[in-house]
Amino acid sequence: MKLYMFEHCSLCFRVRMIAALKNLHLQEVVVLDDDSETLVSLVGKRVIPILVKNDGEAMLESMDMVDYIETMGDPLLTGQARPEIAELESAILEKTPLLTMPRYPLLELPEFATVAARDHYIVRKRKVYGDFIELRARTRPLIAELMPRLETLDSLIESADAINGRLSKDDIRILPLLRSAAVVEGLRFPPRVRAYFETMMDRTGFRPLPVV
Ligand SMILES: N[C@@H](CCC(=O)N[C@@H](CS)C(=O)NCC(=O)O)C(=O)O
Repeated sequence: MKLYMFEHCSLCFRVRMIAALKNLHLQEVVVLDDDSETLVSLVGKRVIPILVKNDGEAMLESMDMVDYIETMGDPLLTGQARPEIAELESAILEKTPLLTMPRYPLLELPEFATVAARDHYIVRKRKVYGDFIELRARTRPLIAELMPRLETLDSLIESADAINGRLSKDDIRILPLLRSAAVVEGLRFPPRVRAYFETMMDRTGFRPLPVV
């Protein structure tokens, strides 16, 4: 299996996470941000992630990829998902991009390995989210808006090993978002969120992204 991905992409991390937790080999192909041709040649459009299965078929939906990988080997996601976690995923996602998007191009990530690729990302995201320097200057108030949602998550986490006590789709929803949020310098996860994040990242074997 081959995953076309960006290192900073949380949807990509869903797939990387389940493959890692199941000890399955996933060939990771990091695409330069300005390399739309590779993606278009695979599936006819620019989209990330793309999973190319061993039979050559390409998948485009990250949760379908997770379901597909879950069919391999022993079942892993045996816990029950809770609707309040999916709601919280959306609530957290309303607040994190303004903090994370302007930070990713400051990191030495492989999708930004050339100046052209980095600038390609900045130009296209700036159109959606606004000026990156202005956004970073708003870090304190933006963190303050996010914190109540992380406090709610803190109150819902049942175990540092699994949000709902046993691994479920909710872990696939939440850990990648925390990995993204953790790039924000000055953002302090509440205690249970921090314990969950550290334990789960250790289990995946992936190092957290740098903080900036
Ligand atoms: N429902 C799809 C959504 C995929 C998606 O929205 N990908 C975004 C990035 S995370 C994308 O391809 N954006 C275009 C780009 O980054 O150029 C999934 O879960 O995989």
